[in-house]
Amino acid sequence: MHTLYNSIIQNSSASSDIKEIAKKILSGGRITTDEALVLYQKAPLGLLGMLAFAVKESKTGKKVFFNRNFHIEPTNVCVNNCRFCSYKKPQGDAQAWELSLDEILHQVKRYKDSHATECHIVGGVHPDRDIDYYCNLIREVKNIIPGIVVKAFTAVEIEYMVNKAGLTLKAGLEKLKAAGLESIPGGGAEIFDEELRAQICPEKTKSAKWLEIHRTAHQLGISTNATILYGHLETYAQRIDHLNRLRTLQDETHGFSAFIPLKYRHENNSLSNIGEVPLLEDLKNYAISRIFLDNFPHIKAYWVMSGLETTRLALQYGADDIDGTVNDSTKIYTMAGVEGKPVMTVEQIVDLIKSENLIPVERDTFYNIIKEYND
Ligand code: V47
Ligand code: SF4
Repeated sequence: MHTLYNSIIQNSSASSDIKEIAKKILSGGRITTDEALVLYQKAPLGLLGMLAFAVKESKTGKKVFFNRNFHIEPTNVCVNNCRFCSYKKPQGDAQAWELSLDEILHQVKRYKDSHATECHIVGGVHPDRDIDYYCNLIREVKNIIPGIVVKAFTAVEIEYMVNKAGLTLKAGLEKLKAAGLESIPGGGAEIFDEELRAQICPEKTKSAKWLEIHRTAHQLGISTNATILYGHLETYAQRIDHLNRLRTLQDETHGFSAFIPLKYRHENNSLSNIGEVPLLEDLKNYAISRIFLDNFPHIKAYWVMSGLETTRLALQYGADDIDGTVNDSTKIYTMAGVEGKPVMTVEQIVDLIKSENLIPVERDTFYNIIKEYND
């Protein structure tokens, strides 16, 4: 396989430094931050796609993963004021919601017979909710749907509830784990560069703390994901710095399952005037993420955020997971301007993956295979 790839590189019009980096990638080598910058600045997109696909193939072959999931968003009231956020609304606003436990559980009951294997719970950082409330919520969800995996709370929500309870991070996470928390989503990472972070989300969990929360979760056997928010004010060097901090932590803990690039969507927030980056930038970013994060098992193209066409293309640029059915249960991206309802049937997901000549694989949260659709 690599003989073919190598001859494509040899015959490509790429510069000699790019060809050297490409050969290193194909022989399983790890690229440096400087090499990643060269790729961002001048590698042809077609070559990046080929390299990222080769890396993806060496990890998961032709498989592309998805799951059956739904989201619960308990509230969009939040103590923070991230400039890119279209979701947070002040208490009492017509678009604000603060669901009671009963209202949330009423929603959960709707998915009782949906065969969902994962309940994803994420919301704003509500000033009046505490860790006991959230532990109770996890237990009640599991009472209603026994066996479901609860993947819940970004590091930002966790920092707030643990501090409020006066617990150490380890004790707080242990308490959540004892209540049934098995996985933590990747949100809240945004961009780690301290200066830019202070501009776009000044009150949010600091970068070092975000990483510490994920490190502690990994040490307790809680798997987590990681994200980057890209396409706003960041430079390529800042994206690479972000990836590098994640790669370094993953070398230490091996606790991350998936990396999810999230493209900044510009409607209804205070950064709206900067617009959105074009599709080519999305594909480049998927590809370089796949190549650079050589120790991450999965790269997820979150279809709800990227839309179906970009998701389909992302599968040729290194992504091997497209998230799940979602069941029309999240509002983060519709409020930021993404069109269409966030729901796909299993059949639609399977067709989308097959249309790229790849093999759809239904997974659970931990990437255990539930069913391969390889007929
Ligand atoms: O941290 C907020 C992002 C994230 C906007 O782990 C925005 O499986 C784009 O992390 N444009 C939360 N993005 C969502 C998240 C996530 C989603 C799906 C799956 C998983 C997983 C994690 O949403 C936030 C922030 O980076 N976000 N506003 C916006 N205007
Ligand atoms: Fe709050 Fe999250 Fe929105 Fe930031 S992105 S304001 S933490 S809901």
